[in-house]
Amino acid sequence: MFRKILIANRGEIAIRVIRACKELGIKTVAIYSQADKDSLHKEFADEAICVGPPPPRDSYLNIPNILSAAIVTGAEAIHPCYGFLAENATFARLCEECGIKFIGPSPEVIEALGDKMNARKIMKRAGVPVVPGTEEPVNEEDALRYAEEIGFPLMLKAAAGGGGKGMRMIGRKEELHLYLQSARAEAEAAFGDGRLYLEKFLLKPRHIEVQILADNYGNVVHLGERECSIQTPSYQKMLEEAPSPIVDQEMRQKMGEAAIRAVQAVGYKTAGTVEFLVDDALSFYFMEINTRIQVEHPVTEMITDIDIVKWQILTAAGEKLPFVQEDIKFRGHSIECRITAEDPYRNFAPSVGTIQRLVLPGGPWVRLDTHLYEGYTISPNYDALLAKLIVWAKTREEAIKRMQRALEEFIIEGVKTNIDFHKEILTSAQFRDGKVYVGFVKELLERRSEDEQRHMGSL
Ligand code: MV4
Repeated sequence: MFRKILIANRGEIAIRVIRACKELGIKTVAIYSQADKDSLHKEFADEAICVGPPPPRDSYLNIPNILSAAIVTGAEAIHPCYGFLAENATFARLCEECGIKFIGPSPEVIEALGDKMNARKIMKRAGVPVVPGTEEPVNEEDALRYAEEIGFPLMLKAAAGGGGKGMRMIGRKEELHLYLQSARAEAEAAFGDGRLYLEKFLLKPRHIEVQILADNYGNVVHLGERECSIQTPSYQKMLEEAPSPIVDQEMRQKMGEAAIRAVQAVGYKTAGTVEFLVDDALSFYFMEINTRIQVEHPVTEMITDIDIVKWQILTAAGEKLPFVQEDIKFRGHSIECRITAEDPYRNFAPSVGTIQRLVLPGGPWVRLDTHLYEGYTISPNYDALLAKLIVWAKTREEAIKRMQRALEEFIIEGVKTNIDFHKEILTSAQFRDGKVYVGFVKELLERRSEDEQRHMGSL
């Protein structure tokens, strides 16, 4: 077992991992930037080392400084959490070369899955359903030929992409030329890799993902799905729930088996997430594998009673998973709201400032993962996540009610937040009926601004 782990991250997730380490009896080393000298994750850890100035590239992405911090403190492993270096194959390789365990997949697996076109190819061969599309990178000629074959609309995606960068919906033939050029330029600038591929465009899909746990000995279990369709127009998840309101036991088993096949195809040995798009016929298609612990992992923990971060650490240390698929039981319903310092009504503009007043929600079956405290100043250098509010209840209806009352209790003064917008989502008839898709938030905002305009016109 590890005696000491360095947590190469900040905010709520660094705290989440430190908590798991403490319960496992593992010593912790925090790293922090000059902007985070008053941050809670630094205080919660046994030791803390400053790794550089506020900009991420100088601190939380500064590989030499982070490795040096691990070496001087005698940390045997590094937990990267999510974001920053979590899916950086070079970092994972350098950890290995320094004799430090990177808590995540091998650099080879990170690389193989980071190339989305390559991942598609592997999954198709392994019998995992993928969106119909091209197997090789396309130029304009190939793209036209393919379009003739399967018709419009099509989705153009970057091989090195993910997260929507270099992605274009192509509605008709005339758009192909220009969109190919602009998508290629965007992908080239963002990833230094302009390769593009085509997929059939799925109309109003859902984003549903399956949590996986694997060990070094070929044991793999799935922990069920998370419904993640409530996303901002720039593909940031806002609200997640488990189980998905549209997945029944039979579909769960099918998706779970596909997810297990997907990770087995690459020899995956740790915690991971297999993302699917689901169409209105409830067919599911592989999208990508995330090789990290995810922001929304708590909803799965709440319905399975399994501490995913602990098992991620334990399997990295060479422990065997003590449970098999039949041991995994799903109980009740969990919802997570991501509370961010953003203004949903102003294009999700980030808000910075000092927390003047903070009242935290609580009570039965309410979990709050946060690094906030009164007097804390939010830095413009990092993402806008302030807190994850998670509830559990026996049924979805009760979970919605519980989340509504917890949101009512939550008071954050000093920065703008999306708390009121979460309340709007939870009261919308469409959400309550579980009839959501990836464009839900955009639609809700558009409906709202139409209502506003109608109201103004009638004055
Ligand atoms: C799609 C799609 C429809 N058809 N692919 C957006 C980000 C990237 N991860 C994949 N995305 C999509 N790919 C095909 N063939 C619709 C989306 C999409 C989306 C996916 C997941 C979550 C939110 C989304 C919002 C808009 C579009």
